[in-house]
Amino acid sequence: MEVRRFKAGSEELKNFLQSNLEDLKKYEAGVAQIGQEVKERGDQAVFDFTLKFDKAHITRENFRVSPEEIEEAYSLVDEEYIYALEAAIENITAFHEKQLKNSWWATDERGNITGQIYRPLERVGIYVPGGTAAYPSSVLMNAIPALVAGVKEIVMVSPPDAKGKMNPYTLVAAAELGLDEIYKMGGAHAVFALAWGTETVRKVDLISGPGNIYVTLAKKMVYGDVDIDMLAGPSEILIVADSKADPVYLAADMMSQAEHDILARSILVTDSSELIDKVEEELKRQIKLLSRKEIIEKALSSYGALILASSMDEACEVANEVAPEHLELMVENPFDYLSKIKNAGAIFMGQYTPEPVGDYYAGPNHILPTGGTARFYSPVTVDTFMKSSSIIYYSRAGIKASADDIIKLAEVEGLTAHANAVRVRKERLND
Ligand code: HSO
Ligand code: ZN
Repeated sequence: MEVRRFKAGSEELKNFLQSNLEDLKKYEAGVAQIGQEVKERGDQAVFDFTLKFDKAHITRENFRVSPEEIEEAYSLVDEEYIYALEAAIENITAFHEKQLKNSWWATDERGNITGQIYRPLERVGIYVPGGTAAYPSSVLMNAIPALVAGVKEIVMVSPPDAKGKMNPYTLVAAAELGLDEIYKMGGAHAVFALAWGTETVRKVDLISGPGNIYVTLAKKMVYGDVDIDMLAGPSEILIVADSKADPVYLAADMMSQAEHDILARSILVTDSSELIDKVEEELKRQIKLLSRKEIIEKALSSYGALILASSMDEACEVANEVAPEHLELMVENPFDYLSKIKNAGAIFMGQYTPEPVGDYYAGPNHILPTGGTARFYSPVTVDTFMKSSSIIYYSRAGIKASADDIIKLAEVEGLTAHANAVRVRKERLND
């Protein structure tokens, strides 16, 4: 396995970082067709696509997960899993509770009142991938912020296996959070069913959760009819390491991200060329020990990079340019670096904080902006599942004092009826 080497600031690196991962356009027509079918034929279209893509025979009778199936799922998972899950739920809940925004009011000397009322969305849909990407941790990362926000109705969807069963770990994670409206469907058709509704599935206000390219495209197509969390692409990690960093840890961390997807990006940036040599050796040694070596090998040889910077400041510049989903600061004093990092979804600080600490457990959300969008997007938060209404109350004294300003602003826009709505009030207030 060869991982490409680059020099920071080189033309080659620029081209490598700009390489377009996947041309979404070529899948668009197929996904739109799936949407059309779901719109026209509702449940039956969903069942047909489930048979086609998941090889599962689903009908109205077994579409929604039953209490017996939840019980069965509990019998299939071990106790240690439940304990670990409970600890993760506690940490993730505590972290997200800190994000809850309070409604607020402001008053002025004339008795005018303005404010914002925050409310949870009514009904949200959580998409959980199936197959080899069945991540119970994503159930927690989607549902916990929604629960903390106060969302009353959370519906979860995930594709069934060929026997018509959902992953038991996913089901138990949902049950631990009290979710009970769960449908066996995945793929683009599930997104359309959630967005537009079918005979069985009532439509939702927001769809969140990562998925493959078809799911992502479907989310893009329904955006506007419903809200979405974000458009997630393949996962990435960028590690900024100084010469003291342990190559064993660095190689392990690069591969932990690479195992997600053959399109995943794992990048190391350091000012030490000896470290790059050692990491390369470690990658070759450790990959033999890992079960997902084929995926890791493909990802690392196409999208992996070992980048030599002339200084640690330049290494931070590369990080900012890439704006990675995950950034590890594997340096002696990670807190000294924070002010230099402008763009990153989540920042993992120091040698004892490998990415899985955040993927599963510490509390912050693992649904993060990918593909350089950390330049302007943020992780999923409680806010994702809330909306606000602005409140405006003007008193008699308030409108009297400000009427002329408002009339002027309306007249400048040529909107005389706007001006008039204020003037008719002002005229009465003169006496
Ligand atoms: N690294 C993934 C999240 C995840 N990892 C789930 C393991 N399970 C994207 O942030
Ligand atoms: Zn991960």
